[in-house]
Amino acid sequence: MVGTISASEGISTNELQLALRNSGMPLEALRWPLTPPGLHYLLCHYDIPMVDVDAWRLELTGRVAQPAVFSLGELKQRETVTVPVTMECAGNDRARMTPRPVSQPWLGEAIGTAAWTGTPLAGLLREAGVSEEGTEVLFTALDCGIEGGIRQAYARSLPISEALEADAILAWGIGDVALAPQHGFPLRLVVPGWYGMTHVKWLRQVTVLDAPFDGYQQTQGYRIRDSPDEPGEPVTRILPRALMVPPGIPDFMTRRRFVASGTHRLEGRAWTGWGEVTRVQVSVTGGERWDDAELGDAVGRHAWRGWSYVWLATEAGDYQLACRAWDSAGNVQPLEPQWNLGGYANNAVQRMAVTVTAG
Ligand SMILES: Nc1nc2c(c(=O)[nH]1)N[C@H]1C(S)=C(S)[C@@H](COP(=O)(O)O)O[C@H]1N2
Ligand SMILES: [Mo]
Repeated sequence: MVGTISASEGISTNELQLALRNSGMPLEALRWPLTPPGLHYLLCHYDIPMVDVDAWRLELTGRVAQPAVFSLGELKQRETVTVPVTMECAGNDRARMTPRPVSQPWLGEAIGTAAWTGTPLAGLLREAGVSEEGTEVLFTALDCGIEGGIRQAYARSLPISEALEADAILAWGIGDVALAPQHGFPLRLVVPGWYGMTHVKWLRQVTVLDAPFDGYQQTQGYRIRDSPDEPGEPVTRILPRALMVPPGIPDFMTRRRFVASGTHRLEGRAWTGWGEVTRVQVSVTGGERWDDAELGDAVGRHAWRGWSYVWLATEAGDYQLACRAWDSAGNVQPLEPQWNLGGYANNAVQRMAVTVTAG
């Protein structure tokens, strides 16, 4: 979803159309360790395919000693794991960039955590015997569309090392419930720690390649670059982010928050695809002064962890709250967005306008 840039116009009808198809997670749902069904964010480039599961097969092919074809029933006979994974769209918070990259206009809500159930990808690949020449694994989906003028089936590749070592899952469910059509029924890829575009839904083929995949979603989409003439850098793992549950109650239109003066326990969650979250800070002065928040346990090795902070909101008035996370790789959230053409990987700190009312 590489688009044009809009310097000043409001959201167009085209963007609104995308925004209505692709829902975000309302931030109050940060309260749940596992995002309740239907509240996980959603992003589909094209149409949601309707799949006849009896006819459906997964093909494993390319540079492997033993190509294979699996029915869903056959995959379910294999080793089965359920792993909580926090997923975030690479375009999350894109609409806060200036000039605004025109695409799905996310604010900060393109997130969710689900306990994905499926079989480890690594086991399947090892069993098939990846040949020496294998360098990447390509995941091809059933959904098709036209993007950047190119007709395509949605497809993305992963380096072979990540395909074998990132704890990737071929998932057919969330918990013990089958995938919903919009989340990839009957089978999707889940790659913990990687931005959403990697988690290919509606899988039909897994192909071990001996050369870099040059498809649109690899070489045109999901590149960090300032102009379409540059090749840019690929979008890979999720940068750290902390988000807070909006405190108090909202104004209907503006979503500005209202809380009564007194002591408030702010809470939220933080995650990263680069190791683990090591620190979260909160500011009630719009980023002037920061205090450490208290960290809770992670929901899983590949999922967000809770944080909380006690705010003594004794004085009535207008405040700007903010929070930011650090990770074990030394990344910290920037105070301002770092612009790029596609509006990817914007992990600038969240800011929230809150009015404290007397009594
Ligand atoms: N086949 C296919 N897989 C896909 C997509 C898609 O459009 N088609 N969208 C990707 C993107 S950009 C994201 S952010 C995630 C979203 O997964 P979700 O809708 O289950 O939250 O799916 C990824 N997998
Ligand atoms: Mo995405």
